[in-house]
Amino acid sequence: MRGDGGSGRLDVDVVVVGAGFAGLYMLHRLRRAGLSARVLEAGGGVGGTWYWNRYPGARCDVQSLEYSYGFDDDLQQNWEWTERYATQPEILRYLEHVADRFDLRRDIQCDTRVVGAAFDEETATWAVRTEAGERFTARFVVAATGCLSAANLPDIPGRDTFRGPTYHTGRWPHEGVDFSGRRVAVIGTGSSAVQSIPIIAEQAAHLTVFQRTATYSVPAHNEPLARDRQAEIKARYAKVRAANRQSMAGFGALSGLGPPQHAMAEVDAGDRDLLLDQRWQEGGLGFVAVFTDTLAQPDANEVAAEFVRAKIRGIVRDPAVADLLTPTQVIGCKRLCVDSGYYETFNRPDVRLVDISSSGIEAITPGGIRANGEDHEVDVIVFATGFDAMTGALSRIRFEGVGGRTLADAWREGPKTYLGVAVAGFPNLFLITGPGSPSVLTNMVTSIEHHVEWITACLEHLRGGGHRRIEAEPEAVDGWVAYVNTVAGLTLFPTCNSWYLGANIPGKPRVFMPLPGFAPYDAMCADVAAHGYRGFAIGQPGAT
Ligand code: NA7
Repeated sequence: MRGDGGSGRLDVDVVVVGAGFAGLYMLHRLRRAGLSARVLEAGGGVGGTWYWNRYPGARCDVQSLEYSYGFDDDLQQNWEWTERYATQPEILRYLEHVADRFDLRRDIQCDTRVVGAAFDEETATWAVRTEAGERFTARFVVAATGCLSAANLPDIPGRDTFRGPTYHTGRWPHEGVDFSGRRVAVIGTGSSAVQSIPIIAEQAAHLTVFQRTATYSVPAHNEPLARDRQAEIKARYAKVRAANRQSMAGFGALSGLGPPQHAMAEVDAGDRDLLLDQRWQEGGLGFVAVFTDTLAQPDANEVAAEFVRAKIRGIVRDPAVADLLTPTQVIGCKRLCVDSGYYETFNRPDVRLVDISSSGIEAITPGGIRANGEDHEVDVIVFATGFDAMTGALSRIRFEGVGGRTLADAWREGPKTYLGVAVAGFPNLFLITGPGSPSVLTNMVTSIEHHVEWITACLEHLRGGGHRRIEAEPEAVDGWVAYVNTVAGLTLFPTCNSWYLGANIPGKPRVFMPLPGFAPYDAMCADVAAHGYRGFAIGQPGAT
């Protein structure tokens, strides 16, 4: 495709934005398909999420042997994971190994932030601009920008007046932070806070946690990964990967308990606690798989939620603190957290929980944080305040599609995609794990591999037919958006203020962004491809 059609020479066939799990595998597949590609990465190295999120205790809460590429058997057999749940440094080492093993680095340009991309209709090409003013022309752009990469730093009054250092968990300094002897504030109680709080508490002189919404967390039961256990799983790795690809969440094949078997109402009241306790003992995100309808029926959800609430009351000694830590919303509605000693940390005399659910943080002052009329003196503030999820990284790039329309404008009422991979009016642009795809409700690596392979096959199809242009049809997008809404409406997900709904970002449209269910989504994508990429317009008059 390079330099074709008298359209002026292209720099590459494909510009890929981002060098995390998605961008690295995309590059590998493009090369194997004989396409040229340049990966532009804002960070100083590869790794994406695992390059940026270096806060203390950062680790994945999908098991290492599942949260890893399955596309190359030698890779998955050779790489040895050391823990059941890998730490950030170990996952970053893994991704660096992948970059070296497949000789990817020569096509990756780090420290390069993409700020804009404009589609030229006449030539059916994209012109991609970087912050430093570089320009790349390409037939296609693949946004491998990540679902949780645009940090959310809330605009709290006085934020810039604080005298001491401040950190966001998703932008952590590479040299680490020494909290010893310091009075530390952590704002937020999502996954990043739940992982970091126990470790910060151990180091700091005093820790104050500012909680807007209490969180459900299930123990990780992390442990070293025994060599024989790892070998046993690797011996049946193909089956494990295949089972995950047929599952709702893209992981779970390693669970000894398997997928849920019964709706809550089908289980005798006396047996429910037994099932819940088994899931609790196993630990991790699979907890909500205790009943088939945990995330669909309020009564079933309440049984699971009440079990966790009782655990919190059992762990936290001060009943008033336990009360504040006890969530009231639906369990799993906000992303479930997985912890190692989170609730226990609030039994420490040097840790204080401040409830800001009614009035938020009033102000950040030079000496600390004011909430509920009280000044909390601290030396360091950690913002564990999450991300502008799913659309944030895309909307920070000025994509200009057909007629110069920007993506921000096209998505003013919320993201609208076809299959979560394509947008009407933005030809030749592909999203990996975009809004409208299962993405964040799944093991991200399963979803990424699926999208990368689907996009590669699509590009090969276009090349085979001599086509230079592909675009999602507006009717297909409308149908897909309606479908995602219908599926989400069958669940309890829309019932709380989660980042899945954009509710954590002031002014963001309230739209449920991911599609629940990896299976049957993957089969639907395969069906679209099998029917000549139904719902896509391929080619155009005068420029196939
Ligand atoms: P999350 O899960 O979005 O958590 C952010 C936390 O910060 C959450 O407790 C928020 O409370 C809180 N928050 C956000 N804005 C504010 C303001 N303005 N004031 C006070 N508190 C605030 O982000 P994480 O980084 O922990 O995890 C992101 C994902 O990474 C996670 O879900 C996994 O998929 C991995 P809220 O609940 O909105 O009331």
